[in-house]
Amino acid sequence: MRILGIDRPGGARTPLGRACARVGAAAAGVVIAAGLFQAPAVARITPATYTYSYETGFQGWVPKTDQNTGTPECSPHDSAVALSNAKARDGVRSVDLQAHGENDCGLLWLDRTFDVGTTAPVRLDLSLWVWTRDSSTGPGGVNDVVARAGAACETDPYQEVDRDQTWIGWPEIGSLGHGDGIPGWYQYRYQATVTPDSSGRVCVSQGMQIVSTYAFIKHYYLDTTTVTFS
Ligand SMILES: [Ca+2]
Repeated sequence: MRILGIDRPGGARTPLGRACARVGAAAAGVVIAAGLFQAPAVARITPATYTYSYETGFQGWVPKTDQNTGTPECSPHDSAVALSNAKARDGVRSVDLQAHGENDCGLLWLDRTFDVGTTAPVRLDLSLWVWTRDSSTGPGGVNDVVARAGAACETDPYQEVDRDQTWIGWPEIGSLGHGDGIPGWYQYRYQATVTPDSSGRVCVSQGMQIVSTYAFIKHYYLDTTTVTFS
């Protein structure tokens, strides 16, 4: 069974926001050039799609956890991100997200930097597949897939503990628990408009957050990542 994750069409908000701004200006009787209310123009670049199956390694993605990136927010846990040949959606290998839920806390992810050839905002469409056996109510069933995109990679993820363990700047793009726990590969997607750094680079991140308690390691397998810039 395949279920599409939650889309986050960040670009879709732009036309609505612009329309509201124009209505607001008209209602106030203020004459302002419409261009002042327009969102930053999205760069016109040739669409580029990159796919990753992790058959020969991480392919430029850098595995990280909250434990080895910046100041640890969680109590120590031995979660890890590794290559594996235990499961695969494409080929014979994938990335094993080894999530130890002993502290009900943790962030595991992969970063990769892309040269998008412009410093103007671009549209990102990220798709990834994760194998999970979690039910929506069992241990681990409330762990989430997360994603992120920005001019730079995260150097010290910050968790605001009073907001349901949410990591700041890391949108949840879907739950790892599905129904009664039907093992299989599930697709997750993240869409956003991203402003590159001054050299035209964007950092994309994909991973998961632990928001469930269980005193053992749960294995989630990540494969078939597709990154499109347009
Ligand atoms: Ca693979």
